[in-house]
Order: sequence, then structure tokens, then C-alpha cells
Amino acid sequence: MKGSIDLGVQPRGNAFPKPDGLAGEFFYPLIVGMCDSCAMVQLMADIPQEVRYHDQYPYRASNSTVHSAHFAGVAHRLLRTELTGHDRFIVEIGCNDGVMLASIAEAGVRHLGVEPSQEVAELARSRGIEVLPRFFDEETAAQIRAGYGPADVIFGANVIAHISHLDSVLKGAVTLLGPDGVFVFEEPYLGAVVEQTAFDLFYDEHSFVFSVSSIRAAARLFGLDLVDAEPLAIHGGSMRYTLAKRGARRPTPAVAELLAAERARGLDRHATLEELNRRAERVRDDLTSLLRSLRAEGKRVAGYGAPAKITTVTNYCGIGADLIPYVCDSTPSKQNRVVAGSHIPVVPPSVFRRDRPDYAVLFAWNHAEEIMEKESGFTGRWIVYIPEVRIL
Ligand code: JHZ
Repeated sequence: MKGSIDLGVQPRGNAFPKPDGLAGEFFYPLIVGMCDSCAMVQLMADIPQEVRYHDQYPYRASNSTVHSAHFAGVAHRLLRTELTGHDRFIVEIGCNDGVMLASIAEAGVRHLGVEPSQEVAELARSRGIEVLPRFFDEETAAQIRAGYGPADVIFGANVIAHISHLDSVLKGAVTLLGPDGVFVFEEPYLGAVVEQTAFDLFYDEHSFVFSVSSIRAAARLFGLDLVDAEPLAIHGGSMRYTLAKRGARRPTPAVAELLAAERARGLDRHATLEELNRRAERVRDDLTSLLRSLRAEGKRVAGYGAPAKITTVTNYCGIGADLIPYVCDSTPSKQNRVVAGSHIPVVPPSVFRRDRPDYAVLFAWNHAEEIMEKESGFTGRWIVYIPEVRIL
């Protein structure tokens, strides 16, 4: 495996330190490579999971109305398809604040959220969800099977690609699933990252960015078949994968179609990542020169949204509070903190509305529609940088 994308020295995407807690910030080289044999796209560095997901992990999966509706929809679909019949059981890996399991709990279906980060686990519990405060691996899977019996569904969203011990997760899935059970997970999709030059999707939490072919290859190693793959719009372009025990289910035609499309697009080639690296460099150069010229003209620029992605883009581009004095975000656990490394202060959206800046860089670009609608009174202009730098 060789590194094909170099996004420089980076802090953790979701660190959001307090302004008086910047001493000894953690940095690592953010280099992305591709496996020579299975084309899995992955970070060359592996940051220990306990450092990334701790009691104060700030991300809230219910952070947008669109996301909340999406996950309620996932729950209702699983209730209609996989969770019908007597005494069904679903396990969610990384249930976060319970955005998906809340609807399952409401329906009275047996469930268990596996969530090591205490604050979000408490939010899930307050919604009536049973939570096991642990990381998921083969040992946790065996423990759950012994205590609760086999699972009909294992679900994960924006979490399976976070776990560098993917082998242990897949072994755990084999242990925990019943004979006809399914392991369903949705994660940002490599094809969408490449198509949109979404280089900011690379940060410490994303140990992998999956494709249909890399997941099929990984699953096979552990006796699982990829039986369905479904493109999703969420997070700027994700894929929902369904795995089942070998031979238990017939793959849908979508699997072969997507595999062929990936081959045609070169998603299994180092050259594709190298080209993405070049396009990221262009975005970096265009964005920094735009922000510098706006500053020279005396324009006031703010940031909108402090997703984990903002850490990658601001540190890669060398954008600090000198170019963007603040960024607003609706998540209370991020407010009054700063973006790791670039130290841009995070403030509540009320500050943005009062301040009325001339320009706003949309860092939460995957929520563009919802944010622009919410901020329809904004009289300045939006700056986007995915797939290229543009003033709207
Ligand atoms: P958002 C997340 O990354 C987290 P992030 C995680 N690491 C993952 O794997 C990926 O998704 C895929 C704010 N906001 O959802 C809320 C507003 O301020 O793009 C969030 O902080 N106002 C698990 O962090 C941020 O924007 C709004 O109106 O990149 C969006 O973060 C809305 C809608 C959002 O995820």
C-alpha cells in the first residue's frame, strides 16, 4: 500500500478543544492510501479508538432535521422488512444519541445500542433505548449473543468505516447474526468523495472510505456475502451495504451493476486517488487566494457549520481566525470551543445572524439546502468549495 493523498499534518477532526486547552494538541500525518490487493482506501495512520471516541465525543447524529428524518425512515424500513414476526432483535453499533433506535424502541422491538461515548449514550438512554457502553468487536459480539441471543439485524451508520479493526467487526457480525440475519451499514462512499473532490471527508475518524468492491472483498474473507448496495444522498453521498452469511441470500442486481460502474470509473486505481489529490490542491489554492483577497478588500467573512470536515479543510489550507474570525454551529457541545489546529472560534448561529457578514463559507456543505433555507434572511453571499470554489 502506498500513500496517494497527502493532506498534511492534522489534529483530530472532532477534537474541538477549549480555547484555554490548546497546549499539547495532538497532530498526525493525514495520508490516504489504497490497498494493492483489495483496493480498500484507508488512512496510513491509526489513532487509538479510545482517543477518538470518549465520554465527551461532540457529534450528535440528530443534528439536522434531514438526518433525523433519514434515520427514522431507516428504522421504519427495517421494521417493515427484517424485523417483522415474533421477538426480533436488532443491535446498532455506535447508536450515538439514538436517532435511529428511538423509532425501534417506540415500536417495542428488542434492541441494543452499543455506544462507548458516554454523553451521547445518555441521550440515547433518555429516549428509552437500552445501551451497552462498549466498543464493538468480536468479544462484545460474543457477549451480546450469550446474553440476548442471535441478532436479526446489526446496523451501523457512519461508524463501521471508523473502526480500524474491521476484521474483528466482521468476525463479530458472523458470531452475532442469526442464520438469516443481515448486517446493514451506511457510510460515506468513495465514488462520491472522488466525484465531488470531497477531500475533507478524510480525517482521523474515517479509518476507511469504503467502496462496493472493497467491502465485498473484506466481507468474503470472513464468510459474509455482499447481498445489496444502495446509493444514498446523505453526507454528500453514501452507500448502504447489506451483508449476509455466505449463501443465505441471493445478491440483488445492484451489486454487480455497481461493481461494474466502479471498475469503469477506476475506483480501484491509485491514479484515481492521485488525481483527487491534485484537485484538492487546486481547491486549497483557490480558497486561500479568495479569502486573502476578500480580507484585502476589507470584507467580513464567517464560517457556517463546524462539521469534523472543517478541521481537515482549514488545517490543510492554512486557514485560521485571521481569514475566518468565527464559525457558527448549532451544536451546543461545539460552541465556545475552537476548531482543532486552526483555532477558529465556534459560536452559536445567533452571533452569525447579529453580525451579518458579507460572506459565509459553507463548511457543512452536505446540509446546504437545510441551512440556506434556515438562513434565508442572510444578505451576504455563500462561498462553497466542494466540488470547486464558487461564490453563490
Ligand atoms: P455533519 C459526521 O461528520 C460525523 P461531520 C462522523 N464522523 C461521520 O462519520 C460523518 O458525519 C459521516 C451543524 N449544523 O453532519 C451541525 C448547523 O450548525 O456534516 C454539525 O456540527 N446548522 C460520525 O461532523 C455540522 O453542521 C444546521 O442547520 O462532518 C454538520 O455536521 C445544520 C443542518 C447543521 O457531520
